[in-house]
Amino acid sequence: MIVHSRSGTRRAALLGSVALPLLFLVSTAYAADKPKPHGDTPAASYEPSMTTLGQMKLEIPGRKPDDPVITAEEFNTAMQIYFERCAGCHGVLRKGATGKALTTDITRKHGYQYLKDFITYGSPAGMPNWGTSGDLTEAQVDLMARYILIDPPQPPEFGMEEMKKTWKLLVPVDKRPTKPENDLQRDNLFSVTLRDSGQIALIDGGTKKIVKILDTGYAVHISRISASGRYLFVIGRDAKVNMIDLWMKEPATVAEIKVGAEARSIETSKFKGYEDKYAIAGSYWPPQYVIMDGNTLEPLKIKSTRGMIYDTQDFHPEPRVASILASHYKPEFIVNVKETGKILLIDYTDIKNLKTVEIEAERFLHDGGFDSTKRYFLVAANARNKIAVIDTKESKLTALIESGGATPHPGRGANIIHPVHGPVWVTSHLGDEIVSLIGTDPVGHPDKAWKVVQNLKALGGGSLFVKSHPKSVHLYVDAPLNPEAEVSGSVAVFKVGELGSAKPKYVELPIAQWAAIPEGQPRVVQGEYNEAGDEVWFSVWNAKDKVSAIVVVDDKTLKLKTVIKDPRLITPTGKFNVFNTRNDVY
Ligand code: DHE
Repeated sequence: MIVHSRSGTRRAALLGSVALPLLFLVSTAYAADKPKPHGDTPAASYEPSMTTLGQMKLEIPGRKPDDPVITAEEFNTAMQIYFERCAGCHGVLRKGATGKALTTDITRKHGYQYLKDFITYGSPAGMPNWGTSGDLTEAQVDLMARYILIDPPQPPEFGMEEMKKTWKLLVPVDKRPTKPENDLQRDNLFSVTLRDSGQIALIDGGTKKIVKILDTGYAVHISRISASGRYLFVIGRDAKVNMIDLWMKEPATVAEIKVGAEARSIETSKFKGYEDKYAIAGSYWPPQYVIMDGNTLEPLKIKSTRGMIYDTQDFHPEPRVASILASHYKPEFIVNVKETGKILLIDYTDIKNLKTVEIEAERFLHDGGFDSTKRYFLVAANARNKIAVIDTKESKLTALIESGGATPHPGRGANIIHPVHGPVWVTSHLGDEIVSLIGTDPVGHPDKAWKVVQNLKALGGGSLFVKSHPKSVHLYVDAPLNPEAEVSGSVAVFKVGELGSAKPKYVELPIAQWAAIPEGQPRVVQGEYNEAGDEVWFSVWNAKDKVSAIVVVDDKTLKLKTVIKDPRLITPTGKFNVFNTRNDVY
């Protein structure tokens, strides 16, 4: 265990890596600085990849007389590359998101040679140098330059008819148990994402044994638990939802559905009187969300998120649905729409006459969570370096705060009681080592509320998740996307009681080293507490063909408690403890 005040060399390593020398500069617009290889900055390597869309085969849209020559096979290859590597920034329809629009009125003005050079060398504004970095071959760069001179293909919509065709009620409600048929400590189960095997592992928090491995969607992403703790909902990037009944003798999928082509979020109704009644899933493509029956996944209401951007009031054709949470204050879902920067509070009491409060927040909303009272919801507009705060009781924007670092990425954040500033919510950042503490107590600490009251410095950039627990005196900060193996394999732990000092120190836990994995560069990601709040679990996320593990840390002593290894634990990433997830404890 190592104690640090901060790590200057690691920050330098992160910021200082530079692309191959630019031998010729192709445009004065990006001649001033050197571009960075894609993946050198953690934020760049974290752009969404539309892998499911990339597997589709689509027709070449109506050709124009001067379209560059491209065969059907080349077109589908280029489309796959585009969806996997470019659509995250430039949009599925190429109308622009964090990256510039690439519609043919723009690309044709620039012409083939300019585009080819731009793709090859990148730009300091953020375009990766796909060619010189070796990420794309010369032939692929040529193909992509030709591809973006052609009108973009439009992937299919996914309405009620398509959804219903994929809906399977595998075990009807009347055939399910009427009381729990197993003696599992259900509230201390962990649903662990096995990202690249398209599965989840249900692990018993007490025995640390795998109870069951269940098949789910492709590149499975997150799990959420129904308010009662009975049903586990899992969503894959291919937008497949699995609903698992934890009461069955052997937990199994009782219903499944595909809600689109690309998705990331799922949630269930939590307000008193509506427990387990509805589920909701949001998708990246098509841009929409669907409210489903919470016992069967029958799709009930689909709503498009296409519409105007909150500030410019220009139309956006594909605003993706990012995080979704269920309010504890009202019968409402909180839906974050990325590109239009709107937070929707969707009243689910009468879904035939759906009432929605639409809050203007900030563009590029991504992930977030509640403060300790569960009244306020804090969400990162990550590409804008801001945190939006919503009062779920008053249904309005409370504050929009500069996060104090580059690209905030809180997960659901962490809530701690600061010795000087009182209750604060915490986020770390993808782009640097800053950990921001935001005051959340407008009654007891009105001068601190909705301000960054302190910036800590942790291991380095590439952090994705922070974690604490009401019973803990610690705050954990990971850095899985940091390019340095030592950093991405460790977590920083701050003692909450010592945060009042001028330069709070952290302890570094070498989690990957504790896992004793012989090969690869396993990344340590996403701490999650057990139900009692006395253990923290970390995924040691290695390549698909290499050994991964879960490391359990004793929260009191910060010593290694257990390493869970099993050949079935392929690429473990997110972990969702049933009790903490259903009660929003973090
Ligand atoms: Fe996630 C949450 C989107 C890459 C692990 N991720 C989320 C949420 C969104 C999102 C919108 C919030 C869901 C909610 O609260 O309803 N994630 C995306 C992406 O678009 C992105 C950047 C790229 C992509 O193409 O998917 C992406 N995410 C990743 C990963 O590479 C991670 C590290 C590993 C993995 O399993 O894929 C990853 N994301 C997670 C986890 C959460 C998450 C573990 C839930 C954290 C929590 O504590 O709630």
